[in-house]
Amino acid sequence: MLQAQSMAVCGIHCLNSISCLYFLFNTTTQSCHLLGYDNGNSTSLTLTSYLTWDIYTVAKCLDSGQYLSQFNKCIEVHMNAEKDWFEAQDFCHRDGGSLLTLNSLAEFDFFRDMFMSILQVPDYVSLGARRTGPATDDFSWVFGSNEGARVESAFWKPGKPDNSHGGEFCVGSRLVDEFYLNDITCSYYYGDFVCEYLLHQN
Ligand SMILES: [Ca+2]
Repeated sequence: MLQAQSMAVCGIHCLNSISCLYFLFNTTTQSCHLLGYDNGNSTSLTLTSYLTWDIYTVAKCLDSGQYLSQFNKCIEVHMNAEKDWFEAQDFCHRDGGSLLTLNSLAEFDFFRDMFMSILQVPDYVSLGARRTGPATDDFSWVFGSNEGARVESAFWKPGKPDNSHGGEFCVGSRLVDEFYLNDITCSYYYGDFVCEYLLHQN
């Protein structure tokens, strides 16, 4: 049993433990209990004593990827992948994730800074938003805490979305646009993508 000031910190304890697959967090007592395998035997629990606890999994983060506690998600960065938007989204979806979504200005700034430092011209990044209505600017996030919410106007490159080629139903970013979003043709082969995985509350 550990003390942790938040569910996210409890998750980090689990990530740092090779045998941890799930964790329980009690928001009232801020107690953290790691669950997993110990020498091949699953951790035994007296379940009734944990009825008021929430259970979370970080299994995906244990396999690979990085846990970002400030956004409460795991990410995997794929560079030079040569996948179009649907291929990249399918890839992430296989493990229960999605293309990266940006749910706050802080998160937009974080990934903008990250990509501005690692991308090389002419790299492109597919993002987890797509057209969901008939108007030129009807774009929504497809996953995450803001699933279904409209893409914030501050994230677009000035003058975008513009549907300039017609049929621009997907969303991506380019280094030359300083990571500000553009609506794009879904079959365009963007080189890079990021999968995100939530910490699922079971
Ligand atoms: Ca466009």
